[in-house]
Amino acid sequence: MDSRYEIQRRAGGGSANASPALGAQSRRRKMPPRPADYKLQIIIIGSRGVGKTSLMERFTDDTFCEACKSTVGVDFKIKTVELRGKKIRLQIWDTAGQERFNSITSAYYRGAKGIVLVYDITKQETFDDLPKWMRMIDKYASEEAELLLVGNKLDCETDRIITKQTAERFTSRISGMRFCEASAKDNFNVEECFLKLVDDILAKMPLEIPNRKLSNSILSLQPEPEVPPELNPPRMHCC
Ligand SMILES: Nc1nc2c(ncn2[C@@H]2O[C@H](COP(=O)(O)OP(=O)(O)O)[C@@H](O)[C@H]2O)c(=O)[nH]1
Ligand SMILES: [Mg+2]
Repeated sequence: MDSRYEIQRRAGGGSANASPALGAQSRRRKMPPRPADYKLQIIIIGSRGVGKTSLMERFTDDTFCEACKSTVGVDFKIKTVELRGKKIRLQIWDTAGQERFNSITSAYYRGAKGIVLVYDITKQETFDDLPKWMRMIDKYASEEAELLLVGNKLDCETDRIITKQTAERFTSRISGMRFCEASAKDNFNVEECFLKLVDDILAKMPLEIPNRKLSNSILSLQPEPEVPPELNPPRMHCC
């Protein structure tokens, strides 16, 4: 192929010699993407090693890392999804599970519209830690936040310690909390769990409000400052 032709194409089809079809194509490429109708924050919490980072990376990038580094403080990823005819830009905050990071991670609870609480179905202690995480939610999260409990590492069925019934019993005591099991490793049920949570959030939002009005009601993407505990009375009771 003539190399001059290649240069013309890269220049954007502005030359008089460029075909009308090519011009139309480059014009199409320049169209900015449709802006998101909603911007939502979701936070992932739970004890260390349960697979919080793995679930986030599976959902946002469809990748899995066997030997990932432990999360330090807070990390985040963006993913845009379409649900109920709306384009939603999700900002997913992945937190470190160790207590020493609680003062950092707690600042991210308040802005979250959805909270994903994760345990490992093969590790009793990660399930026993759930009431501790619920206390963090009661203390720092918005009362309106949708809650999802995820039992991760479903691919390790033979090492399972926490039965589905035990986890369902736990969730049934917490108003509005959803429950699902997933495997970040095998990519089982991950997208479904996240999308269900987003759908629950959308179900509570006034979708008929025009975009311009919404810009005032959508959440800021910046983490909110820490909320004094006395401003956030506990909203639910678990074991
Ligand atoms: N078998 C299995 N291992 C997983 C799964 N999800 C995460 N892991 C592994 O569990 C370890 C901790 O995962 P990580 O995502 O860093 O946990 P985090 O500390 O909660 O963020 C890593 O070695 C992961 O490869 C899963 O679904 N199945
Ligand atoms: Mg992590």
